[in-house]
Formats: sequence, structure tokens, C-alpha cells
Amino acid sequence: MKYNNPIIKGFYPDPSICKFNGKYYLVTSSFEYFPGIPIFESTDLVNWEQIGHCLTRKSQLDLTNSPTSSGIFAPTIRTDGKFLYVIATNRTIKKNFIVKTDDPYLNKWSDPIFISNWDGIDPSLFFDNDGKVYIQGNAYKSDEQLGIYEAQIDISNGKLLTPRKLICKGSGGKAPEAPHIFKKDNFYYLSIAEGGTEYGHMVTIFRSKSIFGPYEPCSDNPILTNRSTSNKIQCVGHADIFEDYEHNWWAVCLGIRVSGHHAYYHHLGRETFLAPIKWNFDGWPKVNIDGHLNVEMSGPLRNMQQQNNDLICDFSKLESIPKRFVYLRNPDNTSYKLIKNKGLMLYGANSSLNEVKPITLLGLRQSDFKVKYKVKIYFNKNSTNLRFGLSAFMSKEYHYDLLVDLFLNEISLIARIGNINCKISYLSLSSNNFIELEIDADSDYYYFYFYKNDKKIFMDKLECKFLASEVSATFTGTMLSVFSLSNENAKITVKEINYLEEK
Ligand code: 6LW
Repeated sequence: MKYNNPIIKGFYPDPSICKFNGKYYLVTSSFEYFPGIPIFESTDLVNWEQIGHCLTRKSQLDLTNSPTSSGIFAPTIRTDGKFLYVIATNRTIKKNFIVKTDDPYLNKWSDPIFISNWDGIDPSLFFDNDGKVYIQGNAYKSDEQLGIYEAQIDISNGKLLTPRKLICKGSGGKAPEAPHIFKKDNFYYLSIAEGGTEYGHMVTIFRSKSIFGPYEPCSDNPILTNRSTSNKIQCVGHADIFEDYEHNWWAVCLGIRVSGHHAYYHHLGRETFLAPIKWNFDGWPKVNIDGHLNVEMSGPLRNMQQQNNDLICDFSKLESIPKRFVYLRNPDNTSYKLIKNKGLMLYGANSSLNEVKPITLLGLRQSDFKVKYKVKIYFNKNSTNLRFGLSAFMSKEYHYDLLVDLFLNEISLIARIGNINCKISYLSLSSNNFIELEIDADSDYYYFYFYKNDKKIFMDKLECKFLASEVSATFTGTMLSVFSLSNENAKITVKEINYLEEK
């Protein structure tokens, strides 16, 4: 059956997948956004529902001083049959940790168990049939050889039970990372990423009869890459290979959808892709027969793919904030109040979008090139200290903002591109106590509007390219966001947020 990639659109990189209680669960990185580690559920591998996040409490995820693209890197999800375990890195505090739950629906993931003597990124777990559990990860010590390391671990307390051992140096590409081990036909297979997460990215595979190696390389490595092709999906890598409930084999991996021509760029972030695996007669796997990943693919699936990411959100009628919304670093929960029949009140944090300081910001991943993001906000016209608006936000260093300033009685469009900080245009406000703001996008530009007495007024357009990860050096993607920069006691009320993909 045919399906389309990405299977999860927008900034959802480093996917890891696991079977549990008859369903599939998938987690991704979340960097400086909170809650951390979105978790998705599926029964058919192509339609995914985000059921929550693994890290919903500050005691699990402290992002207080998190710089851009720090925070949560590359989680792995695994099970022993009773619990789901997620292991990941918090780069902000430079620690690896494990959380677990027996019910991913209830969002009752445990507090983290920190793993001592195991730093670096991309930790993974392998549960062997004899009950032993192993941790894998990247080199991190200055005196360590580059490669993948492994030790046996006590999953109940995070203590290493054996010394850390180098098990694979990779096939010669830069940055050997993202290890995952699975077992098939008495072989331990070790898949890793090489080439870096950029345009040289690839998946290579190794195998051994013993968990600690020696691991022999597949002579047909890489088994997946789109490097040096003109495919509009690039940077594919960081794969997690698995067998589905019907004994078909697949890989989930990250990739990007590029814009531009000879100089590619991407601003939607690294996304989650699915590719079928074929096992060759010599016992080595190959992704999609030719080792490439495409937008349209086919594989042994039961269902068609149907989801889109449209969201029509009237906060005045909601009991809770939908799970797709995220905050920048840890939120002050008292700054976000859902009031029945009114909407979501946002109290300012007296901050700016350019600093690592508490901020009131609610973000939604831009997961389609062509979108319409429209927000209706009520405010007190006499509160002259109100400053709020919308942002196409890649990072604190790279963002485009529609800023309403009641003291100046104006709306302005501001571009921050590295240390270039520029007011592109400004207009005066009407005397209304509400405003509708809108950011439209196609694959090349963001278009900024506001509504004055029902008339849609165009402020200007700005290129997507300057927010792209190739420019901003980010691991993340654009967040369409609403924010308040006012004093702590000044509030706005967000009545509606609509996100619609434009066909
Ligand atoms: C991740 C590394 C990588 O830890 O990027 O794509 C890093 N691969 O494996 C951040 O996502």
C-alpha cells in the first residue's frame, strides 16, 4: 500500500519506536521546548496520535538556562513487556537519564534516574532475552576513540554493571552516533548514524554473535542515505529498525524536506520518516531495496494515511491546552490561565524573545510549508504596558515577530536574524479591544497581516531561508507562536488559534 513521508511532519527528529500492548509508540527529541519528549501512538504505523509528553514536570526536565538547541537530545524507547522505558540526554545539564511508565496514556512517567559514568549523547537500551539490559552511546571523553560504546546496566537504578567498552568505530564517516541494537536470527545487529545530521547523513549497520562484539560491517553500507542525490528529502539518518506485529521490517528515521535549488535549506526542522526494510539472502537488511528514502513509498500496511495537522482551537470552550502546544523552556504555570467562556489568559514575564529568561510563549510546530496561522486576542485598551504578538520563531537569535505595542499604539514587524535586528514596517492600531493577527507561509516566504476593522492589512513578507537551520545552526524547526512580553501583572486573552494547511 502507498503512503507519504514524512509520517510525522514538522520538527520531530531522532525518532525511536517500540511495540507495547498491541500498539506502536514513538518518541522524538524536543530540545529547549517544554514539555519534553513528545510521545505518539499508532496502530498502523502511518497515522500517529500525539498522546502526550514523557517529561511534563520541572523535576523531570529543568531547562532554566537552556541555550538554543540544547535540552533534550535523541530519546530511545524500549520495553521489558511490563514498562515502557525512555532514555535520553538533557544537554542543558549534561546528563543521561531513564524515565518509565506502565501506562503512557496517563502521563505518569517516573522521575528521572540519572546514569552516572555515562555522559555523551544518543543513549540507547537493548533488552536481551535473558533479562540482561545494555546501554549504548557515543564517545564523549577527550581521550576516547570515536565510536559506539556499550555496558551492561541495572535498569532499576541506572548503575553500570560492566566497564564501558568500545564496540564499533563506524565505517569511516564523521560523527558515528545514534546506536540502536536489535536481535534477529541469533545475530545482534547494531545500526548507527554517520556523516553528521546534515547532508552527509547515513545509516550503517554491523552485526555480531555476541552483544559486546566484535561487530562486522555490512559490505553494502550505507543501507540508507540520500546524500549526493537530488531527492527533495535530504539528511536521512538516525534510524531505529524494528519488526512490526505482522513480521514486516521497517525503519523510522529523521530527514528534512528541502527548499531552494542548488543551495538547499530547511526551516520546518528534521521530521520523522518511515521506510520498508528488505532482508537480503545473506542476512543483511537494506532500506527500500535501493537504500534511498522518498516522499511516496509503499510497503505492507493495513491502512492509508489520512491525518492532517489542521487545528482549530477556541480556548473559550476548552478544558485544557491541547497537547501539541509547547512552551519555550520551563513555563511559569501561573502565566497561563484557561478561563471558561473567555479564553487563554497570558500574563507577561517582562522579558524579550532574544534572551534566556522566563518567557510567556505558546508555540505550535510549523509542520507544512503552506499554512495559515491566525490568532484572535482580546486585551484592555487602557493597559499601555502591553506588548504581545505572534512570532515565526526558530530560536532566540532567529525569529520574525508581529509585535503589538499599546504604549506606542502601533503594530510592527520585526526581523531578528542573528545580530541584525530590524523593524521592517509599522502601522497604527485601531481603537478596538481585540486584534486578529495572521502569519501565512509558502515554501519561500512568511507573510504578515493584521485585521483592522475586518480589513486584512498586509505588513510585509520575509524569507523563510533566514530562519533555516543552515543559517541559524539549530536542531529545531519553526514554531508558530503567540507571546506576551508585558509586565507580570498585564494580561492578554487568546481566544482562538487556528492553524490550517493551505493546499
Ligand atoms: C542527535 C544526533 C543527531 O543527538 O543530532 O541526527 C543530534 N543526529 O544523533 C541532535 O538531534
